[in-house]
This record gives sequence, structure tokens and C-alpha cells, in this order.
Amino acid sequence: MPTAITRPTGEELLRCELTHVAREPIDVARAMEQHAAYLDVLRKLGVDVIELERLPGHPDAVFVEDTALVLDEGAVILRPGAASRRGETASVAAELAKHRELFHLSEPATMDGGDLVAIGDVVLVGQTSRTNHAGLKALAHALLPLGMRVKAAGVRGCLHLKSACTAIDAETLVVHRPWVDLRRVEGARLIDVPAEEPAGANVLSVGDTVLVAAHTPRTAELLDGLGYRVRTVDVSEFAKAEGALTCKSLLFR
Ligand code: CIR
Repeated sequence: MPTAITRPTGEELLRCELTHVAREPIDVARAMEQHAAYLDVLRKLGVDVIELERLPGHPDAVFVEDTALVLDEGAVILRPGAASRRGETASVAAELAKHRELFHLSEPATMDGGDLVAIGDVVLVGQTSRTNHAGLKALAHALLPLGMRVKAAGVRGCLHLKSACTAIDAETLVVHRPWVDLRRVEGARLIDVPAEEPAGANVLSVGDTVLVAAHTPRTAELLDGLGYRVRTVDVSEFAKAEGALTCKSLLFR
């Protein structure tokens, strides 16, 4: 059974970090409902959902994905690029230690989990304001004994690599190409999202189901037409906080 580490949110979300989107009012009650519905979908898909304690002093703590990279062979506790987010990692590490051997990134490395896409034995590392070169080197070092390699991927116009590109399975990436340079990626099949729906590039595969944001219906249609079992999930209030589907859980087997 897959496991998902998640965390509730509340009024703190109003003070979230924003980089590429303008601040607009977030309906916190609606965000909480959307989060509950997201957890419900995960549970219905057979996921064992773990809910960490809420962290009211950390506006972006609901976006647990940014705190760690979880692989079959171990987990890396990251050092988020935004200083306001560094207090989120300790509680995630305490939970993950029950499931995996842990490695830790330390200063001067910075890295957000949203910048990491694992495909086969490669972890693509987005080059963004949140993830620096020291982070890339430290991750490469941590992954070497696990038989995984890292490859840099240029990102422009969006917050994270996963805003532009996510893996739908071990050889397929869903991508909004204007935001990402995948020249160094060999052998992957690329599915381009409709140009008017860049946010469609953030999908979450859970078993044989692909979760797609409800505000990207044409991407949902495209993937459905390609034979994927698609389910849409409403995360519109989190999109206002520059978050997407993958950000709200750390999903692993
Ligand atoms: C941030 O700027 O850190 C949050 N407001 C959004 C983080 C979204 N995380 C993700 O895409 N992995």
C-alpha cells in the first residue's frame, strides 16, 4: 500500500511565499475543504495517509513535497530555498525516519523537492531560485550509493521543475516545454500539455490513476484520450499559493 505524508493548513496559508504569481485572496475554508477532498481521493485509491501536525508559524508547510526526496532505497531531507520554509523539515524527518534511512542536505545547499523529478535511475534537478549548485552536488553525492544519478534541467518562468514537468510513469514525462529545458534527458517519452494549460504539467500518479488539477480540463482530456485512468482534483485555492497537486504530499511505497 502506498503511503502519503501530508500536513493540514489554515489561516497561515494567507502569508505564503509567492515568486511568479501575484497575490490574490485565498479562501482558507475552501482550501481546507479542497485539502480534505484531496486526502479522500488518496485514501480511496488505497493510500495510507499520514497527517503531520499543522505548523501555524509556517505558511507553506502544507506543501510537504518541498522538504524531502523519498526513493525506494532511502530519503533525503532537503534544505528548502526559502528561509521561511526551513522549519518544516524536522517534523517530516521524524516521520520519514520510521520508513527510510535518512540523508540530510546541509548549508550551503538549498533545494526544494518541487525541483526534483525522478525518472528511472535519474533524478532531474530543476535550476531555480530555490535550488542551488551546492544542492545539486550534495544530492548527487547522497544518491551515488543508491545507484541514482542527477541531471540538471533548466527552468524558466515558473517556481519549480515540477511546475513544468512531472513523471507519469517510469519512462514518460508530462511537460510544458516553454518552461523547461529537457535537452539532457535521454530516452523519456514526452507528453506536451495544451499550450494554454501550463499548470497541467503537474500531475500525480497514484498506482494506475493519474490525478490532474480540475482547472486543467484539456490536459485531463488529453491524458484520458491516451488511455490513462484520469481523476481530477480541485486545488484552485492552492494554485493561488503557487502550489500544485504534487506539492501536497510525499508519496512512496
Ligand atoms: C512556495 O513558494 O514555497 C509555496 N508558496 C509554494 C510551494 C509549492 N511547492 C511545490 O510546487 N512543490
